[in-house]
Amino acid sequence: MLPTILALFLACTLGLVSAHGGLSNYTVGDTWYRGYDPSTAEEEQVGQPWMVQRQWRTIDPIFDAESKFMACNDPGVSVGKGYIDVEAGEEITAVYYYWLHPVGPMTVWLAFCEEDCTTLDVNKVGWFKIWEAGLLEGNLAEGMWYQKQFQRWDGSPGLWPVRIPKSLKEGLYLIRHEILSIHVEDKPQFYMECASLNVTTGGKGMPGKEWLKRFPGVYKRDDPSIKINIYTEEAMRTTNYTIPGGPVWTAE
Ligand SMILES: *[C@@H]1O[C@H](CO)[C@@H](O)[C@H](O)[C@H]1NC(C)=O
Ligand SMILES: *[C@@H]1O[C@H](CO)[C@@H](O)[C@H](O)[C@H]1NC(C)=O
Ligand SMILES: *[C@@H]1O[C@H](CO)[C@@H](O)[C@H](O)[C@H]1NC(C)=O
Ligand SMILES: [Cu+2]
Repeated sequence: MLPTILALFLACTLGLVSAHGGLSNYTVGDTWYRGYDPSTAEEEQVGQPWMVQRQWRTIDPIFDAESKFMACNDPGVSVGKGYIDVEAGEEITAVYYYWLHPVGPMTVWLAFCEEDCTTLDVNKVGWFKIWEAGLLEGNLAEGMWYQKQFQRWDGSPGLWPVRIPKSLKEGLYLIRHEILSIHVEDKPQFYMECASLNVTTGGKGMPGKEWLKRFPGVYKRDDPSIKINIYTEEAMRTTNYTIPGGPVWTAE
């Protein structure tokens, strides 16, 4: 093992709890939207009119790719009536305080809420992927991942900007940001948070049934991109990584 890999490996397996994290805020233009904060008292957040994000209890990951909490974390329930206003074609930026994991794909998904995002059953709705990034160059173990560029060791927040498809039909959606970290051998870590979106001034685009996926359901525990050991000779030679969950919806 090379020293850099060894260091990462140790940092992540010796239980540096602070190495975990999550999505704290969203910004659209100059407007900030506060998310749920697991380290702040629940009573101060639950039921607040401004709360846009579904509740997540801890900064710990979900380890089981087939867990019901894969949809919107644990417990993933709605605790507020807020919506993030965004126009189709506009960028929404997810803000993470302290993101320290370097390896694995990052994806963004939407689900159509019909009338109300707060009553949506996140395990029954159809999700479609609108954005993804994985291995940018090099090999699985030492290459440059989007997640590695996103991570911050200096304490400044990680910023993850994503454009809402310009042709997307206006309406209410849940947005789901997922980071899959695969720095521990055969023990994937999933970090996801969901928030309510009000997409205004959109187009006519809506994905057909073939694009819609369920959480759980879309990922399998034994998917070679999920149950993976990047510290092997073979991984050192592998320069492709298939991002799980199928292709990104290409709106017409
Ligand atoms: C961002 O999120 C943090 C943690 O939840 C919160 O304390 C802070 O007030 C938020 N900032 C803004 C500008 O909303
Ligand atoms: C969504 O935005 C539209 C247009 O601004 C507004 O009329 C509607 O009330 C908003 N819906 C919610 C749930 O915020
Ligand atoms: C790389 O591509 C090969 C051939 O398509 C595929 O079998 C393999 O699973 C891919 N590796 C990863 C890590 O996605
Ligand atoms: Cu972690």
